[in-house]
Amino acid sequence: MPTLIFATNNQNKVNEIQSLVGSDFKIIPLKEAGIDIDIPEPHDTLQENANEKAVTIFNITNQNCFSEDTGLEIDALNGEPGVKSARYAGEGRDFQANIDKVLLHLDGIENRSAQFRTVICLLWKDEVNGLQTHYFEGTCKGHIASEMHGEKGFGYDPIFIPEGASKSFAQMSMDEKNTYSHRQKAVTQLFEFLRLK
Ligand code: ITT
Repeated sequence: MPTLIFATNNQNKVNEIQSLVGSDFKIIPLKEAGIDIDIPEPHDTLQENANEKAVTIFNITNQNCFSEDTGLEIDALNGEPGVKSARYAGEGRDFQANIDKVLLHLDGIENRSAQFRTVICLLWKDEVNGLQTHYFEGTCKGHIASEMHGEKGFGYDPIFIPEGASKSFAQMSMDEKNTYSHRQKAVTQLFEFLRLK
């Protein structure tokens, strides 16, 4: 089975992506690759941060790899937390504190529209074309609930209700979340691309 390093320390992302890819590819997260670093995400866009993560890991391993950066973009907050989603309430990367901050900012606001957006950066090197950088993007539109619902998933899942659903991501199984999710849409494009390689 072909393997591909996934430049992430987030096991939830690994589980969601591995379940989508099935047995076509084996995804190797940083921990499994023996790499213990917290890659900085200093940029103002998801694309630049995704690139930074993939380049950092490619430079260490010299192996094909991909990364992804995801943000929750809330219309009434001018797209925030967006690229700052992981650290919205501070460096502690505390899911609950991040959710509390979103709910506080949206208190009394009628427009709850939001979207998750994932940008994948693939660094792929082959003998014909050398090193190439490819991006794949997936979005999932929905709205922010007025309180938390459900225990599954991670991050902002308890307050995000995707369009076409009547429950939050945290009330869904991983497979059900994957039928709607931003990550699934980006990952599907990535693996369609890789299958043609
Ligand atoms: P890596 O950089 O190691 O991949 P991370 O957790 O730091 O992992 P991001 O910077 O992409 O990843 O994450 C932004 C934050 O957005 C993340 O910490 C979660 O709180 C949230 N998030 C990302 N994807 C999500 C999803 O599918 N559902 C709910 N929240 C999500």
